Amino acid sequence: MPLSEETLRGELGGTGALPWAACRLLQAHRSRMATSHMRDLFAADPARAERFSLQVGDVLLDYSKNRVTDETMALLVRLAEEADVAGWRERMFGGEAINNTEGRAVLHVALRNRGNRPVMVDGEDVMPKVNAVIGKMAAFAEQVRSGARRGYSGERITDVVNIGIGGSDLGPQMAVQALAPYRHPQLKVHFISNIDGAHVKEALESLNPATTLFIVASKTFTTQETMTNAHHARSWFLAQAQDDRHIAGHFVAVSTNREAVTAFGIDPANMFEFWDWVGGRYSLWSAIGLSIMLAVGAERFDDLLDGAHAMDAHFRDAPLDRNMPVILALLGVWYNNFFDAESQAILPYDHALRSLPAYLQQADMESNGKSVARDGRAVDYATGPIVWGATGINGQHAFFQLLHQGTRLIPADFIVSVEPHDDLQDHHDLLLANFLAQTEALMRGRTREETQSQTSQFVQHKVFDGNRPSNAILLQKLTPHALGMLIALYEHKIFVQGVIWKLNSYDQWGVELGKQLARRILPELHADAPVDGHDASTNALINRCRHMSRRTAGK
Ligand code: G6Q
Repeated sequence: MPLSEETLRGELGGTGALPWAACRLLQAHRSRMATSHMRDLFAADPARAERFSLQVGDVLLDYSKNRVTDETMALLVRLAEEADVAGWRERMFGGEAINNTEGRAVLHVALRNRGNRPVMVDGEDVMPKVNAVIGKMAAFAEQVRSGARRGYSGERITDVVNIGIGGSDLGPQMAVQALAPYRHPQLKVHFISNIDGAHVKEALESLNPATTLFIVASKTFTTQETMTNAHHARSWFLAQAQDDRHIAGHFVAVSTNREAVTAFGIDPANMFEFWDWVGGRYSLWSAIGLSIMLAVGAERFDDLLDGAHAMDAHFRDAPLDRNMPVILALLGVWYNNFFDAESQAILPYDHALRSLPAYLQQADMESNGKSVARDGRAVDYATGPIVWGATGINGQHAFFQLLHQGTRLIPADFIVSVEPHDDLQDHHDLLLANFLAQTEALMRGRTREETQSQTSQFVQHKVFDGNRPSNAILLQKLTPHALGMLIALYEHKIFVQGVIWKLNSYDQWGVELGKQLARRILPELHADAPVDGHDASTNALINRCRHMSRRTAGK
């Protein structure tokens, strides 16, 4: 008979432990692993790298430089089985409303369901709608890219500006950057997200309204930052175009909110639709990806979807112990819940992937940064880690010191493509050599003996403990297909971890409070009388801002 959560908690030592029976075994195993060093594990087992590697299409994951043995992996897989990862996976793919606090299905997988297997939501197959929108996007993108669709003055569109924030910005921005080598040579894509007027000003500075196309990307079409920037862009455009009728040719919308789009003045014919079962941070595969399609073309956007679909198929069909997203997730749980690791580093060795850490930060932290389980109970174990990172090669000269010799254990994902897009092979060789050297150094460290053979001074400072975990993710080349696989890999990793931590990974109530308070404070910034409705610090800060902005305005 399965043990109750309360019984398990007692047996697992109470607070802090994950409430799954497999965790008892994992905890005991963790104690036994306390003194083992990866260096010795490699020495004892010549087949280790091969056994702890997995290839899916063009993506290779080598997870052998982790503090795991066969027993660890077997126990972790047992944990995944006990948490019913397979069942939840089916529920997600099957269109069940697994986002229980919002009563929604979670179906970004339907957006790249290239086989067109029916996906039912509330008794309706959503695939015809999905395909219709992709078709509409493709026709539109082709018109702009070919120059058939022109601006109001008859000139060709040369610049596309995506106005959006959060999920309506980070994904497309990251993907457009990642796929830079595939971009249309005469079309530049820009992104405006920040409400700070400096962003919109800077972005528009060098643009010509007559040759600029705006995409207002907002699922709700009510987001303050996006709507404020969009209104500014419209005024900027009209200051030159003069005639409201030209808006139709220069503004399109991506949204689920037809009414608000129409109220803004955008013709619904120029609206690209998506649905409430697409979460913002999982939406780059939807019409939110219009800027990506404009940049790289419909065929390559299809390749991106195909890549994600290939990872979806692997995730859905592969056994848990040979399943890349599941393995990545379990390793994360291992460090998060059994080694008290608080963060996870993402280190792309690829200039084109420089925005991947920020993208994954949102995907992961907004999904699993929660302290209430899906059933409403407060959790008393660690959930989502702090995700951070930057391009690895730059990081080596900045924060890697702490990875190597700091007091914290920071699991790190190293990502590289073996084949570069440019012809600077010597640069790429150096990049690869550093990528490989860093994971080796983190794992091996440097012993006192090795240090002493080189120098006799300050030996204790030059010893590296090593035994620091990393995953190496190798792509053949950063193609649209490979990028699709990579992103889907992380999406499913986050899903699996959410299941094990018993979370709803698809809501984001934590984002709401700040938004509400900002709405309340906004008019107070220009109030005549001093503000006193908040705590003393916030009151004083608001009043200081009132005072200082009046001084600037000369009032
Ligand atoms: C993502 C979040 C959030 C959202 C933005 C933009 O999962 O919900 O980042 O994407 O707040 O929202 P809109 O697309 O509605 O403007």
